[in-house]
Amino acid sequence: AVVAPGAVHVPGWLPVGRQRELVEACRGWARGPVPIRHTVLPGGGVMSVRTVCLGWHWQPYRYSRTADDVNGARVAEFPDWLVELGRAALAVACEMDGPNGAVMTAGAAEDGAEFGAGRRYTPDTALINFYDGAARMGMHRDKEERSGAPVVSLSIGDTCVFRFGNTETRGRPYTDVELASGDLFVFGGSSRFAYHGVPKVYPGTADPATGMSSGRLNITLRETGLPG
Ligand code: MD5
Ligand code: FE
Repeated sequence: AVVAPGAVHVPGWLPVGRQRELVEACRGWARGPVPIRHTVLPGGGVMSVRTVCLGWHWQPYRYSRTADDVNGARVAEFPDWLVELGRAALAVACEMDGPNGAVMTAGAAEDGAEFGAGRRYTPDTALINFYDGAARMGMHRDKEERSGAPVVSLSIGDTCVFRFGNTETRGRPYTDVELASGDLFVFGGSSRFAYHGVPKVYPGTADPATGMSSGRLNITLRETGLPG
């Protein structure tokens, strides 16, 4: 479903077996080299989600190779198989968006293989967020990336309410969408810099076959636009 120009929701895209593999991989990354943690914001606030990054470490509000706000270690490499998963996800979203869709006008070719000036979509950072039943994410925009490339979002575990807003304000108008395990969401075009958040998680809705017996995992793949 196209939720807004450039915002494409594909329910149940990731098969349970692949969800399980992804959960296993995330468990490994959560242990280190940079352990998963609650991000502390510059104003002293503590995010309720726990986050671990690949490729580049997001610390509010910049990307670095080392987790200076955690243990100073270099973040885990962004694996090639995750680049391929991102390309496959983008291809499906482009297909659903149609030939004049905004995901593509952001630069992706029809099959999602090409992006920008003849460049293929090559995400180089992943933010992996773990939500327990009480975790939320306030309305925000992701502006640290120096690239207009789409963001690919994968959800595993408990269902949540995802709030997709507008580019002007944190408030209305917005659209609430339920994201369930295996759902793909791609944000491109004018949706790339829209406000969004997660106001609610529904505890106990996860399918244990995915490897998540409780809580919600969200993985976003992004291009930072940063050199090497
Ligand atoms: C989540 N994550 O489910 C949410 C929503 C985040 C974040 O918001 O920044 O980690 S994934 C949706 C998302 C991510 C990045 C950009 C955009 C949407 N977007 O451009 O609308 O944990
Ligand atoms: Fe975000």
